[in-house]
Amino acid sequence: TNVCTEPFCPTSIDDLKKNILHHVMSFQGRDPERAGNSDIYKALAYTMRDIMTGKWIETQKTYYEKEKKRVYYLSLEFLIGRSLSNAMINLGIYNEVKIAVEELGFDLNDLAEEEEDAALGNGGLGRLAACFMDSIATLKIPAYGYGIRYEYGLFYQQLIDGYQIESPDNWLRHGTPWEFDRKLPVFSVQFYGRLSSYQDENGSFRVRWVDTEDVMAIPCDIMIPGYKNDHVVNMRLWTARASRELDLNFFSRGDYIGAVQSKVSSETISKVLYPPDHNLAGQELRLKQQYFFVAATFQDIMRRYKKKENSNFDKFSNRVAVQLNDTHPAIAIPELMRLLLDVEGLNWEKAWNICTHTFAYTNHTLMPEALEKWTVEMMGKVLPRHLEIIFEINKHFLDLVKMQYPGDVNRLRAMSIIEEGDVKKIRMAHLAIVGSHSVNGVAELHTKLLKNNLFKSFHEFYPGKFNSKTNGITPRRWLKLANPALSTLISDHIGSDWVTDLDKLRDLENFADDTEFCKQWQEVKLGNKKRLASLIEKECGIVVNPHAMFDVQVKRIHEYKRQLLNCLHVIALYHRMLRHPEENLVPRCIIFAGKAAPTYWKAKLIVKLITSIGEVVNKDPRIGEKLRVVFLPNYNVSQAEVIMPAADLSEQISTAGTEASGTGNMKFSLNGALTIGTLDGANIEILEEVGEENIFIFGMTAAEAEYERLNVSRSPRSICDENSVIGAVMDSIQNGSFSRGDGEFFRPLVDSLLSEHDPYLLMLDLESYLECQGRVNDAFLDHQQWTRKSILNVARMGKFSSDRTIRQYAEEIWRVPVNG
Ligand code: DL6
Repeated sequence: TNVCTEPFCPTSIDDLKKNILHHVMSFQGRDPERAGNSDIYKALAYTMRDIMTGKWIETQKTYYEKEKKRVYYLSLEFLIGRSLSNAMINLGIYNEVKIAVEELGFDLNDLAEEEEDAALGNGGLGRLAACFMDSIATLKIPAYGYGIRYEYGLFYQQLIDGYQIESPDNWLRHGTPWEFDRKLPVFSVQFYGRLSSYQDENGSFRVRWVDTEDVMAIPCDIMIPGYKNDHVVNMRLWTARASRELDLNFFSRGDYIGAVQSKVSSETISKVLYPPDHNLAGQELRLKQQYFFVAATFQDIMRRYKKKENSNFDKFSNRVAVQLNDTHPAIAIPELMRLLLDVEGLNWEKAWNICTHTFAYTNHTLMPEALEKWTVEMMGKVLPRHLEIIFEINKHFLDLVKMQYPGDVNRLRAMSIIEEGDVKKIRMAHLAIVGSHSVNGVAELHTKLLKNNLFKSFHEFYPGKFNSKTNGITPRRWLKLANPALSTLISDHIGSDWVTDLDKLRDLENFADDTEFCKQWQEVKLGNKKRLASLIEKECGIVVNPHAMFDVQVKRIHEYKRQLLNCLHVIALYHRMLRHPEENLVPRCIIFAGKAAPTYWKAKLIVKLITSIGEVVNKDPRIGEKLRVVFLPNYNVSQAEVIMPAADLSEQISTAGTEASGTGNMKFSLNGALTIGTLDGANIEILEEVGEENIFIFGMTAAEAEYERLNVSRSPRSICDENSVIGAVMDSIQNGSFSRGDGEFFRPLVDSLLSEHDPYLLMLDLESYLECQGRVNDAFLDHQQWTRKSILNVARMGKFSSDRTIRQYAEEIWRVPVNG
């Protein structure tokens, strides 16, 4: 044919420039002479996409040719952030592109700033999914990510008068160059309706789901390039469209508004990401989102499977592995059953066998209130056939439990997928455990607690089903991209293999006592701190001293993460600096960032407390430059890329036994921050790797915390009475020192701190935390030793690469080849 099918593959800087200008003219209709940053950013992004497309087509072909088993990673969240620099790095052309845009008269950093963050996730879980996609592509795993293309991502956070104010994140207002908006395949997804049964040709009773309200799912593909390996994987995000442009039923009755409303209501499904609210139960739209993306994804999976195997499902679980990222996609279990039973005509045993060999479930939380439950009533209304199937799954499951534990009614009740009570509910975690062949926690401690506490009876019933996969982060984004100066320093000394083999960082240990290397290490850190200082000045109008210790806590605002504990230390430090100005205290800049769920009023009050402490401390002339308290608004991935490389101290201070893993802890350490942390989540494994002399550990163990909740050994009030420092801190909050004299203002926070029923046990850990912060102060005074510890932290972070995590998923759960 005369059609050019050669992929775009630039061989020179001129090629790159030509392609960029071609996009400016042909696709944007702009005169290159008058193009601005946003035009060139877009043209550059399209150029990257051109390069990826050829590789992507080749990658897909190899999957088909080799009849590979495919992995489907189902996640309601992918917290991608920006894609431009990541694509340039992974395609291995960062420097060339930088030169090309400079020769065109532009600055790459300015162009990168033009890109809106794709904030299609709330925090750790969504960012983990994004890191996993990078590792999946880098390890050439035949996998696809599936999710929802939200029109509005995680809300935008502003601070007005120190309060968090939310507004919508309209990230698509200028479009995004990273997606292929596809017209096909389009799938229809059913909701509501009723069931009718009939006898099939063999005389078996079958079910039809009829009179449904249907919504169309339109795919949108985003390419994820592996690191310098020509492999590009696909992330398919679904958009909801009304099944007909306007509902003709309404229209023919002359109800024009009704017709439009029906369209709008269908399309609402993919409008907005749910924020991490406390109580999602009862939110019908959330259940619809979950089913919408699961149903569309499974039609896609079936379509692909049937291309090779027609309707023979014997090989299904040898060809298809589905990872459920938390319970959000767990409705996939009854959905696959429905497809196999009602559409494909299989019998129950065969269908169930396929299901349980296909699914694997990752749990991401130990907090009972975060475990999803849907009322039976709502499920029956929105997905009546799925409710029937869930009841049937439960019946089969409980029969097996009964056989193993005859007469043990309590155990039966506790393990049932259906929670009895005034309002009957479906426990989605139980459904996910029963329907999967693997259930994994995301750190060793987390898995241990799942096995011994939260899901103890399931672990007893299914020995071998539970396993641990400690989280990881991608070294491409979280070191090479975010910290170019440190990456260059490292590569200049130990080579650059660490980018895909993070264990190679061990070689840095040889330089921990090398004076010249340490000096360069310090210069890199200082440079990164200056970059963050500029951001702080721009965003908050606060000038900070880059030589101060940057003490950072960035993560969602939540009681269990204990930003309040940090606040109490800040106040104690403030008091001490006022009382003992002669003391040799390290100047500190304490930096917070993170979003509170819009309806989580206590978390929002914590934000207000932090900003109020800042108001007082930052303006106190007696303090001078010694202490600054900063709250950076609208924490997101791009901001994290500036914050992590600049931190000296990483605050990982959750109550032991509450944080499943944490991944921020890994990002900080990988960038040379030392951790002050509890024995919680992956902190424990960071401690094991870096050694106790290179980390600051304090507080109770998970077992001690558990014990304290049951047997209060010391009351919070007695701690305040016995420790004058803590007493003074609490007094100052209670006497309105941070609320313009209004002693009642922070009362709810004070009450929970002083309550004997505080589940997060802040007061019980406070003395140990303050003492530990004292050790941090002393350690920072010895700059040489601190630098040594910082180098050793980076050197020993190999374990926390998401490449290691994904390799374990591939080998132990999905059973697919790596680098195949
Ligand atoms: O596994 C990723 C991430 C962990 O690192 C965090 O410790 C954990 O809190 C987070 N979990 C969630 C789910 N919350 N709920 N439900 O975001 O997952």
